[in-house]
Amino acid sequence: MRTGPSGAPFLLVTDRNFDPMDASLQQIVEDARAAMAAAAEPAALANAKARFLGKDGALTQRMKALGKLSAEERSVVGRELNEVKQAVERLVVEREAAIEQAQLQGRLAQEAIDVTLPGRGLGAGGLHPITLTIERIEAIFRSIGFDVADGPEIEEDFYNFTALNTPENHPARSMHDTFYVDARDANGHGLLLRTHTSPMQIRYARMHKPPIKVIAPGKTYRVDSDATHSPMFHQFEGLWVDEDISFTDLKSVYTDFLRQFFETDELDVRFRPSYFPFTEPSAEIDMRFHDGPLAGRWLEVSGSGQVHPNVVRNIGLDPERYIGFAFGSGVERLAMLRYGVGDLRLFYESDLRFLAQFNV
Ligand code: 2NL
Repeated sequence: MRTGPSGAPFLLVTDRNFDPMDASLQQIVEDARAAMAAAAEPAALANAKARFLGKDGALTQRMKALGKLSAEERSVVGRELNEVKQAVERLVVEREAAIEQAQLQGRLAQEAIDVTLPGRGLGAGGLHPITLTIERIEAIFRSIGFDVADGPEIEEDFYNFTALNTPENHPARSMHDTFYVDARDANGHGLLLRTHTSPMQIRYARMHKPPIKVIAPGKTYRVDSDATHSPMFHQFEGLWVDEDISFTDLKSVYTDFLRQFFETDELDVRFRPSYFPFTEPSAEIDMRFHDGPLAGRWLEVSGSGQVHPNVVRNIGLDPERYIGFAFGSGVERLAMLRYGVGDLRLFYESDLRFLAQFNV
């Protein structure tokens, strides 16, 4: 290759009949073709482009050298140089498009999903046996004309104890049984985790006129934990207050409930004297199946009683005029009896082998 004074290649045309395309120009196009082909990504392509068309590029050098030629030579060589320049520019543009296309294809291949594969499927999920049991209890009591009330699990001392005729020194108030909350509400009332759902019944009874006929199901909390006690458990309480409600109504309502719940009329119910601060007289409700694995055994299923006159007063009614009954039952206990579950803790271990059996 011929070189100029600086050593850089340049075109020297002396022959009037020179080859229409100088061999070194052909070479530049071939070099450019090879350089573009070797550029695999945009940055490499930009470098390759600069090598030919940049400020110090091979073609730019030749353009600068044009000034040294005669006018006649300049027009011929200039045209050739322009053709070469356009050829190199076309190579750059083509390569640019090819790289872009290759990158797009690569990304499409990488992100390809096989839409013909079988789906992985979603687990269907289902309701917890305790939730199912509460829903069942609610449906039965609604069918007997009871409303369903829902309320706070963090309660005021007043609703959980005071309104329920539970004296200041009653054992149920001791730290041993109750989870106290280390905070007070906006009115400065001491707070605790409700130990039964009775506070919700008090709230409901104070907001409604008799006849008051309501059940309050939900979570309750006590400091207790073994095979038959969980610090969190579920209760449903019932309350029926009117001018002429008696133990007869309690017995028929609860017996009706049990027969619907266990789907059999083949069971007996009995009352056994007991004590609760919020009822007087008070009774445990026992039941006995005629058939099945538990046949003949009396099973304690609920506490109950006639609402204490002080409690009637605390819900804003005159105990001389209004009377009622209340009961409180454990949801887990009834669920265990209905489903034949032997250990209360199974309900809280989140073991799908256990839980899945209730959603078939
Ligand atoms: C138990 C005892 C019982 C009640 C709960 C009650 C509610 C109001 C007024 C009066 Cl608003 N009583 N609830 C009455 C008797 C017993 O439950 O140990 N249940 C598992």
